[in-house]
Amino acid sequence: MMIRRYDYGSPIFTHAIAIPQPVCTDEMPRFTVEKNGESVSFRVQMDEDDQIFGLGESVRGMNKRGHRYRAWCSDDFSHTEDKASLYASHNLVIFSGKSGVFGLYVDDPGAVTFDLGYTRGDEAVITSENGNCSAYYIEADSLIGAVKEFRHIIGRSYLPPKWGLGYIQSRWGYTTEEDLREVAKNHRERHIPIDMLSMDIDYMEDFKDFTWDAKKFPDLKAMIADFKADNLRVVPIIDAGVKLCPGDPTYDEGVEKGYFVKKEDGSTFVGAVWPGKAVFPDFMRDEVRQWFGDKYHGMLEAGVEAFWNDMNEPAIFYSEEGLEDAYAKADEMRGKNIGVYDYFALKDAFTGMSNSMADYTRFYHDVDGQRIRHDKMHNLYGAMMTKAGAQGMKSFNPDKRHLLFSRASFIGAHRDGGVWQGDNFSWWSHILLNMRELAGMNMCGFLYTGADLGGFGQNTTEDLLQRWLQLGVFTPLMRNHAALGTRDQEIYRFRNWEQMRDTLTVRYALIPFLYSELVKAAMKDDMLFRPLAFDYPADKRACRVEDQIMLAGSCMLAPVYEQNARGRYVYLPEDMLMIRFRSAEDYDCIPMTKGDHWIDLAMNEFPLFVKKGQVIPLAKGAECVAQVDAVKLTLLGWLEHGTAFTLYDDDGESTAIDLDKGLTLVDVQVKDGDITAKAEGIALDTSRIILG
Ligand code: MIG
Repeated sequence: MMIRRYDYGSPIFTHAIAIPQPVCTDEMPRFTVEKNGESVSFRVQMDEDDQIFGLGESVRGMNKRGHRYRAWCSDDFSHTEDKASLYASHNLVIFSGKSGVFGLYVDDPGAVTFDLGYTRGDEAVITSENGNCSAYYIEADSLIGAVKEFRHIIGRSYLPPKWGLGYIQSRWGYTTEEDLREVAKNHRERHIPIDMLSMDIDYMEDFKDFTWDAKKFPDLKAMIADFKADNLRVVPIIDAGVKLCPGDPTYDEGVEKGYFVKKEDGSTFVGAVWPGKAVFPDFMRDEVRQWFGDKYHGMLEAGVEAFWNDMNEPAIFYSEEGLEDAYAKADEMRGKNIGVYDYFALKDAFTGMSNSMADYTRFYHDVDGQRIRHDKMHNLYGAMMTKAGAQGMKSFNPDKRHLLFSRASFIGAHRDGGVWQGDNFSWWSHILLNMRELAGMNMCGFLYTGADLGGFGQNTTEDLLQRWLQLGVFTPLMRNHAALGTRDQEIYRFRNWEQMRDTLTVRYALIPFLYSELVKAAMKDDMLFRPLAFDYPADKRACRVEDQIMLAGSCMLAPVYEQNARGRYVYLPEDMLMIRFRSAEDYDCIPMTKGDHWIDLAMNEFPLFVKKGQVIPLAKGAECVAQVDAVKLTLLGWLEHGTAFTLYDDDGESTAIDLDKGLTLVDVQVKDGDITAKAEGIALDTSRIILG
């Protein structure tokens, strides 16, 4: 077990590493290091069956081999297989195979490419394009060992308050207080469990950060208090771009203090996002983060307790310069008989205007008195916005955990907040992508994560939403979200809403278990979701499974992700108990032996597999997290002998987390066909445990 750090060029400080490592001067093991102009590459040969894990939020399988990825935080709503970049840059790869387990983390906030068997199937080449980086070589006995080592040096993962595990109903398009009340009412009246409602950009006054439209929300404070009395919280969005708007305090103060990013000539960079012309806080600076974070206090004072940070790659629709260039191109073409190449150039002048490299090289950051061009540290912008928000929320309420999740991220931000997986589509394949990303993100420390259930872009369907919720039951961040203009996607809009409500009861019944496992994973630098390869390295079949995932140490998930399916094949790497859920109260427990199985799953049924010899606790369903009864639990499992596990619980919100103090031992004894179970302060029902 070891981690060794090697520096190249002049590395930029990224905040990713929490426990600084000494710099090594010997040669890096295994990788051939090549300098090429500015860039530095790390090359390694792979055996035919070697696998590669990591890269957090990214397309394709959990085994990343066979594609070329590029760390470059991108506002790209089309998460198709050809994409090299999504919103995040999680520069960790772990190799596993013939010559053991080893990994590389490239701490570089600029572009890094991961050619993982793309150019040559038997070779991986990882390239820091600017050549300024700290590269961490990792060696371990096992995949999970490598992850734990890495996670140890990047520091403890963010933990949300317990109510952060509640269901969030969201939509781009809830505009007024009436809209939110209506959604809340429709859930509560039908007893559909819910804890939060998000507020998307429409709540703001003219898309100005830290404002709310007084016409739409005449008394925000009163609305929040009403919701709170009903165990509901709102989650307003904050965008990275600040509207260019003299008279708006955020804009005025930022200009006065020189807090927005500037161009080479010292003038403020102007780009367009939702509010039209906008300026961008230089989040790389301490004092700017402090200032921006303090801006969250206004809404916190009104009673808000949660936020989501968006557009922080940063997304830039266009800049004044980009727009001028496009107009110039159009003028040049006007009246001409344009051939096909000119036509492409004309079109590209407009379609290529968004999130362009031209814009990302137009402005600079101030880093400890040094001026660094944005593209050299692009991938850090969102992470530093998250840091700002987290600081602001913590300083407002130092004793309570904050709820915050972001779109863009870099490793390091896993200490400050969660991440949602961005603008997916209402596609069946995105259920699978959602599941696979959980594994990669957990490797990189992001535990509070999930995807837009039902799909963000395009119209969902009742069956897609239903199957997707069945996966969402297990993701710490559980949010149904949809884009403006798409079909209504709230559960109650659908014919089969009662079945979906029943699905949510399972989520709430599992909260004592999920919360316990989430806290344990964070405190022990562990993963909540692991590819099967991590748990069954000697089982060649298990190592290649891409549509099942391990949950906590004891369980396995196998979601349905195909349209019209009424079941699926599952590979069991060992004997397991299948719990086939319909609701928190209605489920089958079926012992199944190691091997391949077809399992029937009606539209309202979904499975959770529990390893033989282990038990998990299930509470009764509840309509909000506060009402989950964690001291009356039913144990589910398939046992031959006695077993024991620990369950963590606490007040759900204080920042001081003492794992040992919060653990309760649940001891299950089996004797002559009788089961007895004991846990201090918890009433246990063992009637559903299966012996044999
Ligand atoms: O350009 O705020 O990913 O969740 O609904 C779109 C509107 C901006 C992108 C986010 C999405 C959100 C949307 N935002």
